[in-house]
Amino acid sequence: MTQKPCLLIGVPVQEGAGRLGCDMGPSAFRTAGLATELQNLGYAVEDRGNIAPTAFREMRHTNGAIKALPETVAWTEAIADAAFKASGEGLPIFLGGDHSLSAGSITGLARRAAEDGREFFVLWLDSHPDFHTLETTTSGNLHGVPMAYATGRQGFDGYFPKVHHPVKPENVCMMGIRSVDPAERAALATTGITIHDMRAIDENGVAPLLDAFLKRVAMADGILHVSLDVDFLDPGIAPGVGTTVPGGATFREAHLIMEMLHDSGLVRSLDLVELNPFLDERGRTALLMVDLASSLMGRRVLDRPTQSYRHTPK
Ligand code: 6HN
Ligand code: MN
Ligand code: MN
Ligand code: MN
Repeated sequence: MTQKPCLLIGVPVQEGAGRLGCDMGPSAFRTAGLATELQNLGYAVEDRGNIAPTAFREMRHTNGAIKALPETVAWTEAIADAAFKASGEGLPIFLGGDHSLSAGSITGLARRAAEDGREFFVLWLDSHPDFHTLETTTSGNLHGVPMAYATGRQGFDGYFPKVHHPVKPENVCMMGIRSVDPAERAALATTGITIHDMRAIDENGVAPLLDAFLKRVAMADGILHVSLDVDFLDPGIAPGVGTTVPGGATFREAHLIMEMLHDSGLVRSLDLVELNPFLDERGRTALLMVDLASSLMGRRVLDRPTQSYRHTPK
């Protein structure tokens, strides 16, 4: 994958979610042994501790439903800055924190890719597309907006930092989608985002769907960011999240995705988001997320790569 060190960046943001508790996520990932798992795979690991938001500025939006706008903007600024810096030094793994984290991580990483002259792709593993703008969100929970923001949709100007390097919608692949609000559905109909909902996974299996996307990334000589929301997984195996949606990815579907991602050699950064340790059961969701991160970083059953979906990294 890369010889660069794994950089663990804790992001205890919780203001984007509808319920409290995601601020404990970074601690739970550490307690579940993420650093040791990565070291056992042969990586140098630097835990950079937790980052903090920039100073809050008063702001008000005409959509009265919106919650914690100044806080989320301040977090986005700090996270984008940290992502840009870290991506020049290693393989950043963002320990969330709710999914508003990705407004910062993705825009910071996209800026790095643009400055390095690399085509930037995102694999979005979530039951939700998180494709609201500030105008369309009805819950007002801003973990519902990061993908709209990062792809440069209108509706954030004057509030969130300007997006200088929007991610091309054609470079985004979403998998696991099964909860979409009406405004998101309408907006997604007119973007080039590839969306594999749970029905597509049921009918095809994850392997051919992901393989087609990884081939596109490889053909473009691109680099890939992975954003993994706990609620991508079925709540039966991953209860530690505020927004459980039935009918999610199974243990093996999730691991197969991670194993294929590793073998592709294309992944340069990872978000682990929406873990709410307050809702977890004896750490099982935290442990599963760490287990999946280990698969993504190269843990395998046999001492050989999976042959069928192998790509040659450039
Ligand atoms: N997440 N679409 C719903 C909302 O409130 O806007 C759910 C958002 C979930 C956010 O998955 O990170
Ligand atoms: Mn999400
Ligand atoms: Mn630039
Ligand atoms: Mn979600």
